[in-house]
Amino acid sequence: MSRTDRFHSDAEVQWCPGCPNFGILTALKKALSELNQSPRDLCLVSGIGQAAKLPHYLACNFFNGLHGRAIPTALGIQAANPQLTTIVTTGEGDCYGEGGNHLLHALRRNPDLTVLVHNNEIYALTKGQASPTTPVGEVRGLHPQGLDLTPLNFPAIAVLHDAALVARGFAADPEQLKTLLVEAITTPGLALVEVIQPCISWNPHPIAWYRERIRPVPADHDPADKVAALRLLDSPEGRYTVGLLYRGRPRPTYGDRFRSAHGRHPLAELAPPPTAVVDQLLDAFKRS
Ligand SMILES: Cc1ncc(C[n+]2csc(CCOP(=O)(O)OP(=O)(O)O)c2C)c(N)n1
Ligand code: SF4
Repeated sequence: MSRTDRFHSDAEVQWCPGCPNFGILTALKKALSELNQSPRDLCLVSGIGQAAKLPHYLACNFFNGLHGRAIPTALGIQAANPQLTTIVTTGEGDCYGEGGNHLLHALRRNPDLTVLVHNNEIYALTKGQASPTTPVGEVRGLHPQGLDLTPLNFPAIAVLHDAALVARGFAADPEQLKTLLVEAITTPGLALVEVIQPCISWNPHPIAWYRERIRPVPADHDPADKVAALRLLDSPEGRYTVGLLYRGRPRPTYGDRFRSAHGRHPLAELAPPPTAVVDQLLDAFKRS
């Protein structure tokens, strides 16, 4: 069995043939294999959407929850068992729209999570409505005259709030994405990896349109330079700039702070309570 095969899942893939989401799945499998990650110690967490289906297609622990709620679930999983590599796989609708508030507050808490956002500038699962990253003027399902809302720039917000790492990849370049994911997964704290993922069924722009606009991070860009990262992300070409954008200064993770402040051990390190105690609790619960 090759190292990528150990993540093989027999689930039938529900994505459209040729969807760039396949490139993201390949890149993630390759990154996990390069890190010699065991499926047993990996947990993927997602909400709802095409992107959020990714955990179904990889053999490991996973939690597929409510739309927009992947981050608080992942935060709980990480706090209970910090030995797990916990990765959120989500769409920009799931993560920046419905779940935007959770991402904002996760940036404050700095949990040890990798947040992998498939950004297709559209709500694909629900058939083509505008999303929080749809550019002004673009036509989408419910906006035939063109969208008149300003897109959200979460990578810039993440830089401003000192995320441990902020990077962007392109789904049609799985090799570069794999390298960024290896960096993100091995960085303690919250790492945001946004992926430009054209939706070939609902987005009006084909993959080639995106490929023409993809720009590498300038060779002289210093990821430790916060102002340079913000300037880059706030520029017209910043929307499709790919590479390592920012590396925040090291700061304690949510788990580190919680354990040192309260002297508590994560749930996974505690001995299980005697069966009699659990039975008593269950009886009390049934009677209540
Ligand atoms: C609470 C709630 N609100 C709305 C929906 C409908 N809904 C499901 S997926 C989705 C958007 C998905 O967009 P995105 O996260 O970008 O993923 P994509 O399908 O584009 O990969 C929406 C609005 C829902 N399932 N639950
Ligand atoms: S609808 Fe779009 S994002 Fe969803 S599987 Fe098809 S091409 Fe991919």
